[in-house]
Amino acid sequence: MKASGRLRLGKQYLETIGRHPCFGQAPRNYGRIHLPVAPACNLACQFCSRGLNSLANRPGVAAGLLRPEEAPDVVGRALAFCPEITVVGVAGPGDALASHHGLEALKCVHERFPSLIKCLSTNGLLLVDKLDQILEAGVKTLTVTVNAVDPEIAAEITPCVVYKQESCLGRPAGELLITNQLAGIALAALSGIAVKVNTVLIPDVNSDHIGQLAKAVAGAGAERINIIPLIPQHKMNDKKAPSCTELQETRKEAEKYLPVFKHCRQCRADSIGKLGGKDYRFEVYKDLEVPMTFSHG
Ligand code: CLF
Ligand code: SF4
Repeated sequence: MKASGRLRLGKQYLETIGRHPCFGQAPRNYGRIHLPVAPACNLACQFCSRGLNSLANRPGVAAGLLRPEEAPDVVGRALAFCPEITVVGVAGPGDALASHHGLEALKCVHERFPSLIKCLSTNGLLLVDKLDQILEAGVKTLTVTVNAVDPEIAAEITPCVVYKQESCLGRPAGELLITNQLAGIALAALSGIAVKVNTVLIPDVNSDHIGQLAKAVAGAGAERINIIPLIPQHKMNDKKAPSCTELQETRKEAEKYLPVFKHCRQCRADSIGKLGGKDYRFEVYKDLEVPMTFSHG
């Protein structure tokens, strides 16, 4: 197993991941707030159904969208309801880097709350291009969703990628995405960011490929991996979700190369609170003077 990140970065790095619910050893002791500021995306993942939704409990949905400059006040309100929050993340509803709003929001929050950990979840397509801005926004932890390191499999899951105003389809799309993801993980890890990889487990599509994937992202410098079961929807609504046994076996395969995070709650893009605990989003956004109706997708 490659452990270069932790060996290289020492005390501050360990302190950061130690109080992060999705990286550390005590996921239930700490909380996170997701700022729903990022509606746009540059990929077309076949399982993704993102949008505005008040009630669904899954990634890719939020009740509304915040303006970046509203983020610090929302974080302040969230801390009043849940003082255990240690992490401020941007995780959708689209990709955190596909528009400039995610980094703007984190930068505003970093100025007011420098000791909270800034976290970003991205598909990684723009990671290398935006790394300087990511560091400037104070981001210390990063999740990159990597669903394949084989271009054919990647293209089956994500057949279209839009990069620098150009669409790329099929196998070349898979090649481009994987190249950018692995280069981005390597550069982020070298810059001192703790990188976790999220992988959506899709039976009969990438389920036999997880060991190879874990090996590749560990080689690039990822700190840990999180295997997430497919929620069958959108163009993959005819696929089956993996069984508990399949999930466990796949985690064992990945564990040969990286520590596996096993407490994922497949959070909404506007979740607030401790993992698995009460979601304070209703309380935090209730009576907020600025309604979440801003659309910048
Ligand atoms: Fe959010 Fe993701 Fe940061 Fe955690 S969630 S951006 S790393 S602060 Fe965590 Fe939620 Fe699973 Fe994500 S439980 S969906 S892995
Ligand atoms: Fe959906 Fe994320 Fe894929 Fe974009 S990268 S299409 S938001 S799953």
